[in-house]
Amino acid sequence: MERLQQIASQTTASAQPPPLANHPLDPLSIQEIKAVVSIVKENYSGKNISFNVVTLKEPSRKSFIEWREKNGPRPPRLAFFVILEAGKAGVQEGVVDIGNLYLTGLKHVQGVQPILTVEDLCATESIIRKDPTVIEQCRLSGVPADEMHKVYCDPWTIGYDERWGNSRRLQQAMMYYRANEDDSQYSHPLDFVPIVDTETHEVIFIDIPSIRRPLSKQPHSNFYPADVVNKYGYRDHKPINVTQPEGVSFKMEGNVIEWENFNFHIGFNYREGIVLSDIKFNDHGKNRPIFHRMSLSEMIVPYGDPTFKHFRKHALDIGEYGAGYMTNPLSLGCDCKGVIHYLDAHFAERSGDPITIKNAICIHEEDDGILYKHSDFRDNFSTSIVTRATRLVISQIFTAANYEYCIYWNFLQDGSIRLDIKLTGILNTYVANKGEKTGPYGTQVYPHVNAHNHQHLFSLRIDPRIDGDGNSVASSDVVSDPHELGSLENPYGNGWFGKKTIYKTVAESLTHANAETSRSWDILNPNSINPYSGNPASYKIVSTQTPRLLAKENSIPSKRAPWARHAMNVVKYDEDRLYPSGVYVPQSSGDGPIGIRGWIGDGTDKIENTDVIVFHTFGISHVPAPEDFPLMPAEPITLLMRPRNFFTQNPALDIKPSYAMTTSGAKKLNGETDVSSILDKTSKLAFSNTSASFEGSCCSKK
Ligand code: ABN
Ligand code: CU
Repeated sequence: MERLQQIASQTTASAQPPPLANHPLDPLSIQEIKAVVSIVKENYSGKNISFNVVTLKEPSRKSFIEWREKNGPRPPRLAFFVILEAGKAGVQEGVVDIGNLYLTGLKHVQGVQPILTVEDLCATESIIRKDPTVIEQCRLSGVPADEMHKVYCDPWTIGYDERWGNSRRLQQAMMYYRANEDDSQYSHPLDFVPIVDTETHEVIFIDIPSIRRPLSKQPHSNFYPADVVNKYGYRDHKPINVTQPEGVSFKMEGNVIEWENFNFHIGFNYREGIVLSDIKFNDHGKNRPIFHRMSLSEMIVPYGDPTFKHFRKHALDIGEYGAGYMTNPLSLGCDCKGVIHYLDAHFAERSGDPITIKNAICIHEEDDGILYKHSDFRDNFSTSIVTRATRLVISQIFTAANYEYCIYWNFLQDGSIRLDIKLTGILNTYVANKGEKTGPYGTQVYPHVNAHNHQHLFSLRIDPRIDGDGNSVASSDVVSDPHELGSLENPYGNGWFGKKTIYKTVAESLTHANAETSRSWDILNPNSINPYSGNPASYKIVSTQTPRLLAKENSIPSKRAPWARHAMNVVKYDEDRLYPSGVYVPQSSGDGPIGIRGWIGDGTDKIENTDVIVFHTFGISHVPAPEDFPLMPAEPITLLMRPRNFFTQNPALDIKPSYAMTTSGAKKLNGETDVSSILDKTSKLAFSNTSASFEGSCCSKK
């Protein structure tokens, strides 16, 4: 349990406040981070502190909307910080009012451990390499003491281990060997797990399995060019380049973007990474709200091997390491192609110095195939309209030690928002003995390499504002008409319909996916009724990759990620309800009313026609296979938020078609086509000698 001790300490600093940010939701600038750090340092002068988090404390929904829409005052610019004080258990957190250079709300939170930063992770490898007990275990595994520089580790949080609870700040070191520094370590795991104290920099214990598995003598399984070229050479592959001769169709003012009819704010923090806020759609002059805020608020990757200490592998990567802290600097022409706009991310290091991740967020457009098309069969398809789609993509990629998570927030011209996540990188691996049976909990993906079954489950947090305030959430199932075949109501037995079940209470909202009823979920505004359909304006969550958490109820992963037990969890809005596994996730036991378990409570909160927060769980269950190794081809996960009864017709009819020919036009032109002004003139036939037999109506000029 978090124990809070309020410290009555307020401070002012003498320096000038940094320049005011463009927008209340902008991430902290370098100057703002410096100002916050100097105020905190001044408050703790003479004490040995290290910085863990310095981030924007966002204004509440109400104060933001009052400023944005009702001429209210601009919300104060606040920063939230977390620091560690040497020799003191727990963390100290507080808030700095940046405009007034004023520190307030200082708390000493005990019985918790803070997020692991990249600096914390990096320190662990040099600690284990020097430790005599680790050196001895390496020797027993087949790595001589003079090869300790070839020993690597992926430092994971310890999950939760009853032996230490959260009394010390711990990491478990997943051990590997690289014969050469350019080799992939994941084909050469070691079988023991040192436990390292992040603060004292010592190895406090080594978990050693009862069955020993020596280091593999196989060659490394590598994927960098020198090895691949040696083995196979590269395929013949012609480049595909993207040209946007007239530039982009989006405009940016600081972090506010306007694209097609969408407008919204792009934020970023150490934890959730990309945060999209104030998302609106300009419906022919009426700027209609859709979502107040949207982010990936948590994830869990629970592994399924019940032996040894593998149960501890259930990374809550967002709360334990931070999708922001682990984000990659992106590179032009590789991570994103075309005409790109990047935003940088700024954090504070342990010392408090600001650090910048260049090109952390990529903003660009991509061709998205066909948006809509229709041709008339009566005149041999001469009457035809085809409109190509473009999508706007806001993306980031973060590395969670072995895995990469590529996050794409796609905005579509029909008002939909599609979240795509591509999973790539490298499987977490464990060593297998010769002839060892790795099933049913794992797969041998390379000789002596056991890749354990695991799930990747994400919690999408949506703070909805569908056509304004006062929203409800419903399950939407398609069901067969209950009336019997031959009955008066359903004489031919073909009847079926969509059934909505609006959640009145939190308990009712805790629902699973149901493929049999094509279940989706509607977020709707009962106060905004579509004049044609008579149905409330809504956005439908269409999400079909929705496995259940496979760890048993009351298991440690299940207790630490209570949100993962259901595909849908809806709670009442409160500005502090951000992180469903709690604020301080590392080494949390999952006991008590932490995070969403506390917000759900006894489930009786009323959630109809009010401000709600939706936590949607989605992801995949991953049974590894050799094709996933040594580097996994990206596996896609996708979900769609679609307007339903929100507009009075296809909202994308105002996109210029690539080709349009009416019936009368086709007659007049006597077969001549009318190529519209935005036809892509760089498209051409692949094999010109076969072109005659391959003429389509759009591009062929006879
Ligand atoms: N996948 C667990 C993890 C994430 C980040 C850093 C280390 C380990
Ligand atoms: Cu996986």
